[in-house]
Amino acid sequence: MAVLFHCPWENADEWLSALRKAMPREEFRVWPELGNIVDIDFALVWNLPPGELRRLPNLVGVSSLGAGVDAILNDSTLPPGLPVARLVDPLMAERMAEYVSGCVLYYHLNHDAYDRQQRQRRWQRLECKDARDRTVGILGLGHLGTAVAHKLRGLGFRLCGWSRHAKELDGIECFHGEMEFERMLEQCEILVTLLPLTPATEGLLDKRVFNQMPGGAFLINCARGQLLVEQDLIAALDAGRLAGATLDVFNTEPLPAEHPFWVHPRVRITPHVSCLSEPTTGALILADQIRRVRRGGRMHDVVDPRQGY
Ligand code: OXD
Repeated sequence: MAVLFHCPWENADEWLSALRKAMPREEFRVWPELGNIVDIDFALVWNLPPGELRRLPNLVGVSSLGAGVDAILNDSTLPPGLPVARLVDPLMAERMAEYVSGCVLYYHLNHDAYDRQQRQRRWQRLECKDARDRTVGILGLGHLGTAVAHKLRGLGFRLCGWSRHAKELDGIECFHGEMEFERMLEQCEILVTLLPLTPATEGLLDKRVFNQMPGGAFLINCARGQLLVEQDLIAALDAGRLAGATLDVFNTEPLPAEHPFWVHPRVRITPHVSCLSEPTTGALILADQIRRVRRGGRMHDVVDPRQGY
């Protein structure tokens, strides 16, 4: 038995040595050197080229090396019924919660305006409301959304959240389903998106959404670039409908040098770092996953391919 490994990140070697440490007897086949493909029963991947999993006749499970599974599920040749798992690591949720808190505080404390003032050498104090009077909306109340909500609640913000299906979370006004989507948007002075990429969420963040948010609101997108209609965001920022956006994810990554986001005065960019997976803790979670499969047990954190998460 062997495990297919495909990791296009800078820290691929670190991942491989953490996995080898967590599973010293395991044989890892690093794509594209697959050896005899009949040996491979499990795959640990990020952005594996489509069609590769299909080639493995004895594959019984696949896990993402990150939180998202859209690249795996979007492979139209994925064998039907093959269990696909996300990597669910409390450390990643904590990193996401810190990232979002930093962005929310940046806008809440007027630091975007102070950055502009500094460039003009202008000394002017701006009014800042109390956190309890600032409403932050979270789209997506799964593992990551819940961690973000806990952190922001600790900072005292007024919170609302939206999920496809009804949820109840302490200290957060919860909305669900299409009918309640607009009611939630109307309140969001800062909107954080943590929804998975599915056919239902692709292009969700468009002018209709921006027009429903309070004037001068902010957007923080940590989900997927494909959720956003880029030209609608630029138009909303240029018109002053939205006051700023922090984007961690993009349609094309790395973001092409000629992309208008790089130079837009109201856009802040980070290179997909809001929820970096961590080899040392991730390898232990993945080792447990593989052990379960080898014992004939069920994998944890398996997604529903019909829902896409
Ligand atoms: C992701 C990740 O899914 O970084 O975006 O894990």
